[in-house]
Amino acid sequence: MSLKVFISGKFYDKEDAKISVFDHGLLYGDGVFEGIRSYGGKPFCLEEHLDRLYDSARAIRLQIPMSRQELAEAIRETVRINGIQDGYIRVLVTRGIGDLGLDPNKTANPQVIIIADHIQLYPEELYEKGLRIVTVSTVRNHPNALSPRIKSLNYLNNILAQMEATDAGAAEALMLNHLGEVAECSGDNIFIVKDGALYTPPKTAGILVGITRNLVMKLARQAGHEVYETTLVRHDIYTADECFLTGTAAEIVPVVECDGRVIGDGKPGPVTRELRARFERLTRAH
Ligand code: PXG
Repeated sequence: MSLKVFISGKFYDKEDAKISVFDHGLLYGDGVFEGIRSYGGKPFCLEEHLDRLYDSARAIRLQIPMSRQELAEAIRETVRINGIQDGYIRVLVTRGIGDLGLDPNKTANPQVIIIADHIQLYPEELYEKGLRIVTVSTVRNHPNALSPRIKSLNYLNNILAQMEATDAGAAEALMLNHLGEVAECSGDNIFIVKDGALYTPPKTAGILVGITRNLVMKLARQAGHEVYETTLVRHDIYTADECFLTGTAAEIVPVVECDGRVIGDGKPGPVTRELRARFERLTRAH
């Protein structure tokens, strides 16, 4: 059976799931999106993802043409109709069709697209051994230019960073903000562990405020760890006891090397492993 894609109220076979080349989502990256996991056939942290989607839309003055309840139901229906158990859901809202000018006032009919499919995880080995990251020269978008808190359809900043990491043979790119502070990786947030406490850059560092990040902070506190949202610089990463990344796709993935510096003893540490176990229990129970 062909994958069914939701576009603005109807389901289309994958081959027929198309939107106009005049949609400003394509012409300008004008739109917003979310990436959501489904575990056991149920969208995970759906309310948090909807909060962020509607906030992103508000920030770019895009009116999502469905109520929260309607959208939540459409997401659940897309998962159901495709028989997805453990999978990945992509929700996009585009500005809609306009003319060949920037002006969003000349667009009409924002499009809502929902794709539910399976996701390719990092190989299990990476979770066991940990990955290597490198600092890249592409600076994270200045928050006063395009706030990283908006999950917009324009991901070029992150893509350019990811290219540099790939060129360097690393799995992920560590991105600094305009002040040279640690911001995040191209598609994940970053944490370090030092003397049993967790540290992660604050919202004001210019990051996407990750839903996995927020959940991991909660799980860490439940496990009795102190958690600080505080400015980090590369030195903090190099000298950490442990380091890991969080994201919807990656979940929690250990980092064992940054810019040629071995982190801790070069193996995924006990706090990272403990949090991974707690996260897995939560998603299993979901
Ligand atoms: N930072 C950035 C820049 C992201 O894009 C995260 C952090 C983690 O946020 P969540 O809410 O997922 O914990 C993201 C989200 C992919 C892919 O294909 C990953 C993301 C977004 C889009 C695609 O790997 N990560």
